Amino acid sequence: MAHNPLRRRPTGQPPPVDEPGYGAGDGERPAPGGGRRRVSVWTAVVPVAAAVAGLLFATSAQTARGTDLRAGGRTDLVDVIRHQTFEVKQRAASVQYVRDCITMVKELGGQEITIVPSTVGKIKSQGTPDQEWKWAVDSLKSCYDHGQREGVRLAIEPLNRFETYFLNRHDQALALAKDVGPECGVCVDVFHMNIEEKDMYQAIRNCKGRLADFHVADNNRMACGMGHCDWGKIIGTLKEIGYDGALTVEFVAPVDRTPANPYPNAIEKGPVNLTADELKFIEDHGSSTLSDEFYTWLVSETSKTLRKYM
Ligand SMILES: [Mn+2]
Repeated sequence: MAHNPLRRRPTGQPPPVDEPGYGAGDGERPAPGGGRRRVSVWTAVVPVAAAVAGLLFATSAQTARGTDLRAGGRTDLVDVIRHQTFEVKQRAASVQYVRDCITMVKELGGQEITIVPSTVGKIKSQGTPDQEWKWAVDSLKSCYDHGQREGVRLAIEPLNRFETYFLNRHDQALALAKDVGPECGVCVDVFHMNIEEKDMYQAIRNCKGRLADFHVADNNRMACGMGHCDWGKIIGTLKEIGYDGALTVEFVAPVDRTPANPYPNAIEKGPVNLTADELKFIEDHGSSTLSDEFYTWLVSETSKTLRKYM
């Protein structure tokens, strides 16, 4: 690796909100009213990139509600049109959101933005395959054009099937990236690849030239080294293809509610500066607010594991 992909916030010292490449990931949010509290879980420690997950190109509304159309009738038709209008507006708002994030990345000195081009947690399709592909390509092209002007590279990330129905493997992300533009990149994530790929090392090799971000967590989504992933082989394969981008740390510690819980200090029990929406986002992703001690330990373990092979 050409640079140190791991940056750790000094203990007890919140970073400035505008520090480049820091805190752009989910769950690392500035606490309102000053002072930041470490709240997650969805750790993004990104030296040269900003990661934004969860782009809603497609929405929860349904476009072609076949049963309504077949039933006919004025009310149904109005209903369908209303939903279509809503969906078009929703998609336009999502595209604008990503374009604004791209501008933010540039202003922070970043060079890359990682995009999940569907609602995270949605595992049922919302249109025909052709329709959805076109929505994604058209929406991403608009973001891509803006990124090209601003000098920010896009990376499309597939997730496992339990988090999205849309893109689950690297070859699907590569196909989408190719349709979006020659400079559009992909991001692959060890946790997701371990579930979906036939051979994650070959998947990494296939991404050569398009790989713009790489997410790391172990197979159990704990810190690197706390599961059974072969980090020597993973880092070795990244070196083999000449990847010199970020290793974005993205452990998501599970919440153990049983007497078997090996980490009783994991959950933050004191007051946490989070809005209801922020807390809901974290809880909807199967985690909770983590204590400073536990979070720092996970970051430290990740760093220790990865540095051995760099
Ligand atoms: Mn990821």
